[in-house]
Amino acid sequence: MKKNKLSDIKLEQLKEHETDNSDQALTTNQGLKISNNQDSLKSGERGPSLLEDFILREKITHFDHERIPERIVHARGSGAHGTFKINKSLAKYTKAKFLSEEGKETPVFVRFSTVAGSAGSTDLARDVRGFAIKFYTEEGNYDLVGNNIPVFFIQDAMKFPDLVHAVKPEPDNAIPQAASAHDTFWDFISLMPESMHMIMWAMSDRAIPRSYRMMEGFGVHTFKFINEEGKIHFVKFHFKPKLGVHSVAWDEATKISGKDSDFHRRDLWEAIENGAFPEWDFGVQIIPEEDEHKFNFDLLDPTKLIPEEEVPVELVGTLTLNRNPDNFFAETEQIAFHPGHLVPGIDFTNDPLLQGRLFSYTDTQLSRLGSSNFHEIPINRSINTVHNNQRDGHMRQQIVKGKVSYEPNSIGGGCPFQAMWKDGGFTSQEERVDGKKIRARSQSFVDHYSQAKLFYNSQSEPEKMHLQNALIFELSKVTIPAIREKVVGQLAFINKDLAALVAKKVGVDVTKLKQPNGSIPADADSKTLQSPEKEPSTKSSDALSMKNTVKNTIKSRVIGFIMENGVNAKDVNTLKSKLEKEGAVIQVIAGSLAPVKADDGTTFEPKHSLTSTASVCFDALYISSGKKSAETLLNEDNKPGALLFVNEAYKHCKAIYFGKETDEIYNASNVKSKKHEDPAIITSDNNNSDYAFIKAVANHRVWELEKDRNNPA
Ligand code: HDE
Repeated sequence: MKKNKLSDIKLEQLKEHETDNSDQALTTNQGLKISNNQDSLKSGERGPSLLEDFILREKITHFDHERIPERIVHARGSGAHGTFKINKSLAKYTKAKFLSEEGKETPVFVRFSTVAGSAGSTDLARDVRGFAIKFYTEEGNYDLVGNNIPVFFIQDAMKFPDLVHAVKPEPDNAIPQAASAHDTFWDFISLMPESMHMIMWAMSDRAIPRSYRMMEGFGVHTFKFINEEGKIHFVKFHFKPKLGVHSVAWDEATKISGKDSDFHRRDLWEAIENGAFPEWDFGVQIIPEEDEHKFNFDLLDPTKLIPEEEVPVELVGTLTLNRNPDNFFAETEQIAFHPGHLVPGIDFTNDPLLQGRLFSYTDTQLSRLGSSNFHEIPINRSINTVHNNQRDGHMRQQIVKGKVSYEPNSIGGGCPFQAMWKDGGFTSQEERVDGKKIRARSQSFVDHYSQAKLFYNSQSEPEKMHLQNALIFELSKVTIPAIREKVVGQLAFINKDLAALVAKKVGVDVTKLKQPNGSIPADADSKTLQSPEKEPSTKSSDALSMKNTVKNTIKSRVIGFIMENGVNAKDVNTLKSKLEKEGAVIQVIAGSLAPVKADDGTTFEPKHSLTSTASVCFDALYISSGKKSAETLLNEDNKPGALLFVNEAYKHCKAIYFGKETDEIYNASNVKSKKHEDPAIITSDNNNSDYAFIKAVANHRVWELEKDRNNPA
């Protein structure tokens, strides 16, 4: 791949700090070669260690200080390098060079994360995912610190510490880790009607993605674009994954957490190592300044999205991740994002959540990275050189020459000098701010349920079922009945059937339900719980349902080939090459890790045994052709593992392909679908069965058949 100039600059900048230990002797931090790294210096062979052992002291001291504080939120994450390319100039709206020069490529580093868990927690927690991008533009770093969900729980930064305290492990016993299913979270939520829209998203399948590569990214807040003439447009940022938006089932998520808690981290790493570079279309929703008040919600309210039916998303760029970091700590851990890292042509709005973020991010880096010089860490450095009069501080790297560290000055010839707007100098957008000092919420923010309804109404039936089950799971972990009641009361404002269904499962008597305003409905059957709140302007939006996502590719899907000795080599190789041609990853699973002997004398190397992995780690299964192989898979040793594989994949609605002469496995399994009637169950007598399998894998899952398959695995 041809590298563009800006990427080269960032790469070279990072390279300056790279160290290659090959063929090098071990040294101390002072560069002294070490001759013995096994023993400390002692007074006699069995005597005490000597304080003068500066080599031991240095090694242990450094080790003692290896850990830095993890991020207060978004502690668990994974990142990668890549490029952002603008395919259609946005010069009409913004003067930001990286968005206005068609074809321009800008180096980026992206970090994905969960929010609530610690750095070592499972990737598959039910949670929002962070989607933070640092663009190393020639005009300085621009950070878009977004999420995979387009709205947020709260409307004002004042509530953020409360929200985070409520969701984090409870302070007395530090339980539970990386989970919102507990009393304090739902207590807070039950008292915060503004969180209801986000709760719908957080309880939906979006919160258990199949992969970081299969999630959308959103800037969440409304931002401002400013063009060369100073004209303003409001903008919402979108990233749409080329692989589509896909999720796993909750049952899978809990099992993956046990089998491979690094599932998303591994998936991102391996895809990039295999050259299956994750890609997103970058899109914008543009609103002229004069249309600010045209919507039936406030553009400054971060609990609202702009339905794509009202303002379409214009796709104008591509984000590609193409290089794994060399060192997790140096890059992924030390990267420091900040929504206030802006370039000319982009500005923030008065969204009160965003305004609070503008303070928080630098502040947190000071304690997390330990110095106001965190911008000098290689991953955080802008590709243009920093020139200013700031000086000193812990771990200062830059060696600024001369006597001057103030402005104005004559000794330094007035340098570094202020840049004019026309020369790329950043100027805050002029805006008339004329009001009473007031600590209150705008009336325009008082609409808490209309978009929650929009989201729920837009879900397909299986998605609705997952959302209901998520709420039931979470609320069942709430030990205080009054909290469960209050949450059900909130749900009733969104959809009475949803509320009634959840109420039944979590032991809430809807006839005694307290309304959020404290009143108890006189004749309280579920009908009277209907909300008097405003209805959404758009009733249902296709873009909000994952049912309508991209389903035309099997690129980078992991397909397990289950086989044993005697497997039909010809069938396996033919299917393997067809799937690989489409970009899928094939992994052989056998009874043990011993090479599998095929019918033609060749062998296949298993990557896993039936006991070292589980079907939840695969997108689809092929039960490889061959009578002897099928029989061996059903022998006493292998049968439980092999059937568990098939049954779980079936339960999770995955594509399963039964190769030739594997009827015995089909019959012994829980697969109830009649042959040829289920698009996810392919048998060798299907018409064009290899193609049918590819299509089924691309469809991801047959969620619509899930209800019929909840048989025990
Ligand atoms: Fe953050 N958030 N946040 N946040 N946030 C942090 O910054 C904060 C919010 C988001 O991969 C922290 O460097 C406040 C919304 C991401 O390094 C911290 C408020 C959105 C990441 C912080 C919010 C986000 C963070 C913790 C409400 C989506 C991970 C460590 C006023 C648009 C970035 C750090 C990474 C991280 C504060 C709300 C996204 C403490 C005060 C809304 C993706 O500064």
